Amino acid sequence: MLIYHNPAHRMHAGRQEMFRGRLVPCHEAPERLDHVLAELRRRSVGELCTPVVADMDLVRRVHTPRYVEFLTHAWGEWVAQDPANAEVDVLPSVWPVRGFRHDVAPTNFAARLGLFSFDSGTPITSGTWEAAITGAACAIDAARAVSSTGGPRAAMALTRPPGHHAGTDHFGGYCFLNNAALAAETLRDAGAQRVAVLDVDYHHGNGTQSIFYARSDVLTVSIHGDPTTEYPFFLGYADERGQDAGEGFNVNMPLTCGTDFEGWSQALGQALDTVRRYRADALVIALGVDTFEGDPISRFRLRSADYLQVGQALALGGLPTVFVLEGGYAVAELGTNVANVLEGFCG
Ligand code: SP5
Ligand code: ZN
Repeated sequence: MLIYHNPAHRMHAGRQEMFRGRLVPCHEAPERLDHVLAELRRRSVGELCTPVVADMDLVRRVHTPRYVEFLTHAWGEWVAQDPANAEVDVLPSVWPVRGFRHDVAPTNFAARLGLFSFDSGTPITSGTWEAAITGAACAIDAARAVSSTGGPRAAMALTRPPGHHAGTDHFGGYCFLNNAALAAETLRDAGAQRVAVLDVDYHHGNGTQSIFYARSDVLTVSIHGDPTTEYPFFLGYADERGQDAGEGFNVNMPLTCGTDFEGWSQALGQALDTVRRYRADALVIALGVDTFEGDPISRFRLRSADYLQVGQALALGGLPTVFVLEGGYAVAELGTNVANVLEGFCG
């Protein structure tokens, strides 16, 4: 397994996220990736490498050009408003909900910040763009690697910030660029007729779902905490099945809080059946390990040893596979849990 890790990830280091009226320390922190890298090195799981620069045409196909333009310059605009802003993270506080216009991008920075986001838990910092775009390069390169003749069967984009909550033109849920979607699009470009994205993060992959919602060439399947109680709340219900040409090509499997490995792995079996029936040529796994029993912001009950079995199950279909790291906030166990999935997969 070839593992593209993001050498720029540390440049995205949010100080605070808004939670219940207070600014609290960010859960999505640089040390997350340090733990995973250390564990992969310690156990010699996979071969580590770094990406080349991201294909910006591809990034502007998955995301809108005006969103990419905004993200590229957001920090610069923020600091240009007032040099003292350099000491503060950027967080949105006003959003255009139902009935407001989305076609007009106001010149006001705070207004555009709201136009291109959906929560106040996802700070933009000085190095956010550099970290996100280098992570996108990891995802694209990992997908190209498994697509190349004589390439490995599996590769991973080991990156942060994560991506599955980011839609065509919005950030949120700690995510800015949708790495899993970029991997899927790359696999399609490289000749896969049908690509399946299986999202096993605790949270619904709303960004990935929305990007491919009207398409039949990319199947999106997500197993996640029931959005009636769990973030992102406003998407991820079982009746969301895709639209137009994409009708029937989105599958949501919400599970109740407290679900343990027995219940969760049953859902995984069904999800993999769905992928098999679709006759996918390639698979993208949006790998969040915030399904872990010790995760501070999630409520499933998987144990560390269970992730070996998760990896084994994901390998059974024999498909070319791209793993993309998403969530997982029990920092001390993060390395073990991710390495267990990859070790289980590699057998
Ligand atoms: C990629 C991913 O896993 N994103 C998850 C985003 C969840 N954001 C909202 C979580 C709010 C929980 N804050 C709890 C603070 C208590 N100390
Ligand atoms: Zn998550």
